[in-house]
Amino acid sequence: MNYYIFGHKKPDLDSVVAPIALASFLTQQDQKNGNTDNKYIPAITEDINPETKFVFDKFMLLVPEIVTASSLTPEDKVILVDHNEADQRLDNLNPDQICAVYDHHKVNLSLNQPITLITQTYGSSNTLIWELFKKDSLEINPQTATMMLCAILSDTVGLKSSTTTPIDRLAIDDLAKSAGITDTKFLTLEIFKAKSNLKSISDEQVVTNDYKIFEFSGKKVFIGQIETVEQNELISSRKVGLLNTMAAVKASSGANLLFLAITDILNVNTKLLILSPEESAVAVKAFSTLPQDSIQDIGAKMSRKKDIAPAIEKALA
Ligand SMILES: [Mn+2]
Repeated sequence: MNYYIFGHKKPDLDSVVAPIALASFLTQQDQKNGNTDNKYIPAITEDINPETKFVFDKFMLLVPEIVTASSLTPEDKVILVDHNEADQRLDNLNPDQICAVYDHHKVNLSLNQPITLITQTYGSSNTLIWELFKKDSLEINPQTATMMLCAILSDTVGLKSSTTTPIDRLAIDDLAKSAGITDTKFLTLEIFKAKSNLKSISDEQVVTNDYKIFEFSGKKVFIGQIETVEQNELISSRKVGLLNTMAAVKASSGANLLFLAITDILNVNTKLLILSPEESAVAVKAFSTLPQDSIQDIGAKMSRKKDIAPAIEKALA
């Protein structure tokens, strides 16, 4: 049996690494049990972002292949990591092929078949997979440890995100040892810089490189986020272009509301770009601050999943 392991659309580092790590775990687990029938194939839904490219280039790692739904056979099974909701899955994926989910996001699933469902509230899906290795006393090779370490550092914003748990810290210490990496602070800064190198990125990429579409109270809510070390520079030099792009993306995506969160990952702060009075009404209610000149400072909030999306959902309820 072939098992294809996918992260979400618009893959971030966590979503590219988790399929590789889980494939290694499941393969070793099968070997331990004497089971040789299964093949686990890590895959990505779309091309990687600059941050992922930086990490894979730096450590000379192999990026998984892009796999489309049309290239799967009806017999193939699919495992989802780092996501579960339909909107975030590979386009045209037949939900009947999903056999397992390993995730750290809110669960919103409706399937026709029983599945393996493993979720945790950790800061990274790679932390969850690290824990599986540890529980079964299986080995994480140095290459996999390196990419998992980078993914956790990225997903937890260098352990500063509100989503960070003590297990994430344990995982980072352990993986750094396996990877032979002593200076995780320096590595974090390098990853941040790669993530936030905005010069070569168009306004459209700023708005759409990392977005999720949520369904809140019957409304389609697009929340884009850019994590950067140049928040003020980005806003002051490109606000007008970004707002125009946001209007175009809102129209083409059919979203009822569209927000762009510009997150300063060094100073732990997010500013929302506010497109219209519709978004403003919701954001003011959600964050209790006022926008000025289309910018709303929402303070020390960095996690879309934990800090931003739930507040917007509540405001719309
Ligand atoms: Mn993740």
